Amino acid sequence: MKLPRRFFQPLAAGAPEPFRDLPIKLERMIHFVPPHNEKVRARVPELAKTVDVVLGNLEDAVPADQKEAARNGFVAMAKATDFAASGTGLWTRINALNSPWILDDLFTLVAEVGDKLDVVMVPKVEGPWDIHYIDQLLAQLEARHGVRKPILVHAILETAEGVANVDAIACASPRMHGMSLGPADLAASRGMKTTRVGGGHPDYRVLSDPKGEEARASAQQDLWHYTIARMVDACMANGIKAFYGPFGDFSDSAACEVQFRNAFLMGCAGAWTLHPSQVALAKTVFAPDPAEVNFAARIVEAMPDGTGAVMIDGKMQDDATWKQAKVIVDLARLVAEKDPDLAKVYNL
Ligand code: 1VU
Ligand code: MG
Repeated sequence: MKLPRRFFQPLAAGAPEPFRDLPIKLERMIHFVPPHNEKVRARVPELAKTVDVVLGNLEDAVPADQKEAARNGFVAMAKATDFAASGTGLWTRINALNSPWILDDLFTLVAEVGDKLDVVMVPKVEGPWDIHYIDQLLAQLEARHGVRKPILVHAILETAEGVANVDAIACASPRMHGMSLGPADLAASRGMKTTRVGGGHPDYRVLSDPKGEEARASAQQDLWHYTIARMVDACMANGIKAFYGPFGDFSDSAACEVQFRNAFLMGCAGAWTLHPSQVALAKTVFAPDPAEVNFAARIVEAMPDGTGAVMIDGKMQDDATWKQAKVIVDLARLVAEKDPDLAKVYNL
């Protein structure tokens, strides 16, 4: 472990100082774009105005013979659009550390568009050593190319070893932005018996006790609850953000919405969107419910300094519920800055 005093020092002479705190940004969805697909890429300038984050994906889902096209497509896409103008984040997902593509991914992207790149998503992170490697390499590349703003790192939690090391990953570097659940690779890594990308499974259920001749009630359970809970605790304990990852069944928006909402209620900030149809869903889910915002605003108003005990609508409020209310009101304010319709409804 590095000495606390050295934690925030740049890892290369000339690299920018790491952020002390994460920039506060609304990141309801991380929208995945296949940069080797010219037709989809052409939609990016318009798409960028409608999503919080555009991510150019270089890893899984890009065929091996198109890795270079994806990398070059990302550079073209980053240069062609002013993402910052619409407050949209520009992220990439690089190839895995043990792949033949990662060095060229990072060398090319930082050289060409390092100043525009907000976050690098790193797949299949197994432990803090993976983050340390990326951290050092990014610092060297930032210094070489005169990048002025530190590029953040987002880890995908998608191996059994990664889950075992989740706390150490979350605090491995001041570059850590957050983490996403990667349910497909994680299922394979754990030997889970599912071919789905996220979501439940019809056979993962509990059955009520037998009671005479009565039919026994049975309900599907959430395969991801444990992992999301561990990820949220690791992230929030370290001041970084947790995200649900992909939901692969584009035809089942109801199931997608429920998975996203459970993640939101448990503390996640957003989720991945892989298809345009999932964007509106993420916008709805990852913004607080107006009635909840209204109630939370009343709590904050009733306890201006956040201390004491008051009754609102028959419910006791104190310092702890004030903090809960603050989480909701702060998020609602962030959403309201971007969404004039919700701003009116929230009435903050
Ligand atoms: O109406 P048009 O023909 O002009 O456009 C199509 C399509 O091009 C477009 N579209 C997208 N636009 C922006 N971003 C996207 N991600 C995106 N996906 C599609 O929307 C219009 C309708 O599309 P469609 O329903 O006909 O769908 P397609 O067959 O064209 O595309 C489906 C795939 C899955 C290929 C496409 O959505 C895609 O590439 N999505 C991203 C996949 C990805 O990044 N996967 C990796 C992350 S998940 C993981 O790693 C774990 C499993
Ligand atoms: Mg994966």
